[in-house]
Amino acid sequence: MRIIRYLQQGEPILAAVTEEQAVHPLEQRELFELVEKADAEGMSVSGWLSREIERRPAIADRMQALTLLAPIAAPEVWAAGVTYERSKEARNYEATGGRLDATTFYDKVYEAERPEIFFKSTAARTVGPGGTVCLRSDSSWQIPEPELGLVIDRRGRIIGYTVGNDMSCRDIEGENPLYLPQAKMWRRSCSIGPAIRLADTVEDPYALDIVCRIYRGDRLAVEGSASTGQLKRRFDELVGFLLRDNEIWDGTVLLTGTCIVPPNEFTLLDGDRIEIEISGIGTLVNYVQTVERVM
Ligand code: DO4
Ligand code: MG
Repeated sequence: MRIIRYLQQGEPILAAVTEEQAVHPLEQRELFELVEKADAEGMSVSGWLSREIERRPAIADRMQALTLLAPIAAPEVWAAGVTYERSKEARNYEATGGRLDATTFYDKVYEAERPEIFFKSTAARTVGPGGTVCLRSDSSWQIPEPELGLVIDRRGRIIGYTVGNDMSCRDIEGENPLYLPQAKMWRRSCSIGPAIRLADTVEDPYALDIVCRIYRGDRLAVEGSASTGQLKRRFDELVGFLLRDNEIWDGTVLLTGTCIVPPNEFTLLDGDRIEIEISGIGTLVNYVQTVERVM
């Protein structure tokens, strides 16, 4: 069972999408209203919804035909880093100019007990499916980072999984790690969607396939794939560090790190189309524009 939000005559509608792809509009406005109802009745969210959709007829349209919104207005998006071997290699390349024999703080954080966790985005900087992500004007080496996103409640319970894009500037980060917030956070530098797959309907979240495709015009410029099985950390470990002496809110998204990095000579350009697909969740499609074109 998945949760989406879409626009109907200018109004956001919350809906459940069944395994058979039927879209059932719901009375509630956002995911956490459902979670509260399910909790109050001591039911799983998917169990509660399976009962509810019997009273809420499906619409004729499939999800692909709808004007989708981000499935949740996440008050904050946080991100973990260097959680996959591939990410560690890519950061080492940026930081050392290709001298891969050096030991860096990326090697250290990959092995350390404490993971890298950073603040990534707010609802206003986060776009949804079909939205435009921006390129920074002061970077010439920018990439999407396809990541599994955990949708969590204020106590850190994982309610669902979504697809995320942690847009990143490799040159800014590589120049100096203290520039990380600027390499990660600017106008429309984060995207989530197209759906939230309820956690209680995922058999094994460490066996999800992630595929990233970047199109330049009609040409497939980059394609890469990986699996969440390659993740070095456990999700509850990442959530545990995020919550340590911290306050978060229902609907916070924690991106779990990238396992796909485009070739080193690649940088995103205005007009590119990014597709990130995670099995059982869906394909997040975004268009790339320079920040000047968007403002
Ligand atoms: O260390 C910088 C960021 C790492 C990151 O975003 C990732 O591994 O996905
Ligand atoms: Mg990342």
